[in-house]
Amino acid sequence: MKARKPIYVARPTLPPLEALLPHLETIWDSRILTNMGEFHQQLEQQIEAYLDAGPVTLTSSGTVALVMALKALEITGEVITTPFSFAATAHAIDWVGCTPVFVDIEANGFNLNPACIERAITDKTRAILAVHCFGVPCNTVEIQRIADKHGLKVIYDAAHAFGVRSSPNVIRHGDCTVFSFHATKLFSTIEGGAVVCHSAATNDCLALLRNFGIVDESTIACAGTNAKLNEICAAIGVLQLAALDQNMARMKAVHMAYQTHLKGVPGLTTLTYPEGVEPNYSYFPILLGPDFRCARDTLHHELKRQNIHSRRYFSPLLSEASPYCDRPACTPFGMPNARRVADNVICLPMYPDLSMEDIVDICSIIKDN
Ligand code: T4K
Repeated sequence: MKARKPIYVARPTLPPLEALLPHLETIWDSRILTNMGEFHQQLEQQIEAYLDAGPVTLTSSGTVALVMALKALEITGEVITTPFSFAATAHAIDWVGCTPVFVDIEANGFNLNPACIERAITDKTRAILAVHCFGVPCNTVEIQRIADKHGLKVIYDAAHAFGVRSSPNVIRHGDCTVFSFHATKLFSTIEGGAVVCHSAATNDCLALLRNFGIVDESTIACAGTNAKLNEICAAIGVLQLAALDQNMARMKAVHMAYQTHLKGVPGLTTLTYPEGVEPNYSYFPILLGPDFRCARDTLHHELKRQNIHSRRYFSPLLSEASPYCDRPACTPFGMPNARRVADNVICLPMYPDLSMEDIVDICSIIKDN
């Protein structure tokens, strides 16, 4: 077996260093390093124009953006959410003193099952925090119908969904939509995030929460935090945004190559997108059924032995993680679909400059050629 350089599940894209240098010179000259400077303002406006979904509040991470959205909407009590997500989704609920109530996902997908949401509503429920998992939009129409019927707020964790286009625009749904711009994301500011929200009052609150609740030199309006994106990260974001469509086209090519090389593999299901969605192709999860040639973990370890570091996103389920598994209020229901998916999923390496040769190799290992 030839020695192979490690292939990770994600690999950050970066702007050319020579494109960043003039921006760094501007920052060095001005010595404005943070606190909503020139690049921060520029990026916020550009993202607003790009998303066409309402005002944007940039933040220092997706996690803090989730916490701020929950705070700004004054959510207390129980929040219904998915067990099939990254830890940040549930932790944000816990950090604002609410109880995450996990319910099952759809039988044929990765997103919350609206019927399970409705069944879990109690007199303590105040919000639904749904994830557009792997960039596939949730059933936003049905979730909104349930929320309206029961007087609940809706927050979408769109950490995987920046650049996803749909008609109507999925980012316009819910009370707040939250993005992550972490290094592993297709659009990245190294660390960073954002909240998109349509209510002027909530946006004012988000702006305050981001900066310690400070209004001016003599007024502190609320107990805010420090969630400001610094100028270097914002300048990188400006360059990354300009390259996003090109990077997304490369991701599409990687996605299509996987689809071609994995077509017809017994017991293996790949991700497909619903009609009317223009994906960002950020993740390539495969699901292994009983007809696949080996168990999920066997394949995961075989790939790793060959220096290919796929990930079992998202296993363990959040409902089984230490902060939540012993809290009956968090797990009142069985979650058979989430359980099956968490036991059988592998996310394959996915980044714009993943070579076709590497894709063929990865698929050969999966097929055991
Ligand atoms: N909601 C959802 C649904 C999310 O998926 C996430 C984050 C959030 C909220 C929270 O957003 P942030 O607060 O992070 O903005 C990674 C990312 O760190 C995390 O942002 C992401 N979701 C999650 C799905 O994936 P890990 O623990 O798997 O990361 P890590 O460090 O193992 O990175 C994966 C691979 O990427 C590494 O094996 C190597 C490569 N890598 C990573 C970094 C950080 C690089 O090549 N360079 C790098 O700088 O969570």
